[in-house]
Amino acid sequence: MLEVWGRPYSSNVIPVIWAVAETGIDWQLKLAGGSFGKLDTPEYAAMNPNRMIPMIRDGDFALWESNAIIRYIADIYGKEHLSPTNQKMRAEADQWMEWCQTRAFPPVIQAFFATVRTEPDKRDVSLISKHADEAADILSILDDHLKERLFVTGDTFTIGDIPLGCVAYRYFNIEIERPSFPHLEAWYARLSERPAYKKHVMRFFGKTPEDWAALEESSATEGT
Ligand SMILES: N[C@@H](CCC(=O)N[C@@H](CS)C(=O)NCC(=O)O)C(=O)O
Repeated sequence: MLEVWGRPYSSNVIPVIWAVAETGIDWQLKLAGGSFGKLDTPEYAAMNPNRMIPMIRDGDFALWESNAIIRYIADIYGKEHLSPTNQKMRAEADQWMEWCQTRAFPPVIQAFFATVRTEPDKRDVSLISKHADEAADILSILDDHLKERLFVTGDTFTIGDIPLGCVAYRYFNIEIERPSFPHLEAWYARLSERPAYKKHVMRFFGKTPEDWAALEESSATEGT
């Protein structure tokens, strides 16, 4: 059975779990990273010398880097649309996945760390608003792109939606100022109708580091 190694609350693991869940295949979670440890063991390093999560194991094949994993899952197990067969559409999906890692993810995750992962009395309001402004600047590009499309690459859901859909959930659910993004919000609402997104991405992540730690701890029952 396909193994996903990581923590179910981890920002780079969630998109992999969502992609796997979209395919409907059987899979199991191998808890690793954070308080679950294992990354510094020789066994883990032999499978993943980068010693990070996520990683998958499919039989004796191990793969790491979330975007590479999502592409593999979609190519091997996804139905027609998840991994577009049209090469231009596939290239566009790739483009938005890379754009997510390099441009959209960083300011949103910084805003996330400055809020949810920082004690309320230690939060820096001006830093939070700097990250929120940066995130809004970048996401305005996606909002504009979605003006004439239902999903990132056109009228169907593809891997191009997956990393960005995870960033969108964080963005819309942290305590920051947000401008109105009608097209981004409509797309986020469309994603929210997908059972796999609801189950694996739209997880309450708490409002404080204590909430976060408690949720992480409780996720120990979700894997081995
Ligand atoms: N570019 C990598 C980033 C992986 C990454 O930063 N993973 C973090 C978790 S989100 C990690 O392994 N941190 C150590 C830990 O969780 O213990 C990917 O997309 O897979």
